[in-house]
Amino acid sequence: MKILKAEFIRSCAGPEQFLRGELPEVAFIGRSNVGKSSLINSLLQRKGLAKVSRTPGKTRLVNLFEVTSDDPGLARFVLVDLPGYGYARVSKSLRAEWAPLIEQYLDGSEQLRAVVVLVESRVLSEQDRETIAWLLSVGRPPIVVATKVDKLKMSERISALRRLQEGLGLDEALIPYSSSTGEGRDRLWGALKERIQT
Ligand SMILES: Nc1nc2c(ncn2[C@@H]2O[C@H](COP(=O)(O)OP(=O)(O)OP(=O)(O)O)[C@@H](O)[C@H]2O)c(=O)[nH]1
Ligand SMILES: [Mg+2]
Repeated sequence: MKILKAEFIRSCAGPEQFLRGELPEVAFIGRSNVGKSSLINSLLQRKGLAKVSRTPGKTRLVNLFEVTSDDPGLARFVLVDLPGYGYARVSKSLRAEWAPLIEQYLDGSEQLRAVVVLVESRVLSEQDRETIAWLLSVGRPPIVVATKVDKLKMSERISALRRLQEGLGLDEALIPYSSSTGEGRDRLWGALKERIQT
């Protein structure tokens, strides 16, 4: 899969700024610092497209990117970078502002074909479990990706991923991903393609 074009469209602070176009949309969501920006850059092979930060909780807007690839099954689509949830140090009022924004997007988008939930390989979080359960309940079964899998030792990898999958209540296998090594990239593209085509 070669990315021919990946362009930032805009950041949305409210639903009036969401797209109303024809292109299929794929949304990425996860707890702050889970490695979402890194994964988007690795997926699109563009180093500085999504901002990677050491200060969690920086992305508070819905960021839209238009992507063109050489794969006929995924020729043009919109990648939607949703704000990170659950960062405690951000004030309550700010969090109260952006949780509805995420819900408005996920509830309202007609072009949304897939939601990718990012969870950290070594962390089983109640918030991740709730997000996944909520997506299932609104009829949007997510693709779940376990990030930073390079941080797992080979000896703990299988049991850690199995524990995570069971803890999150998933029937389907999660996709192990590392933005550092590129592991999981092809598998995630495959999963996205399946959703966009059907
Ligand atoms: N070892 C390793 N570190 C990673 C990986 N992905 C991200 N990181 C590190 O994790 C930290 C957070 O990465 P980001 O990609 O900014 O995470 P984010 O989810 O976009 O964070 P916010 O936008 O701040 O919520 C950075 O220090 C990254 O370098 C990975 O695959 N492996
Ligand atoms: Mg980010």
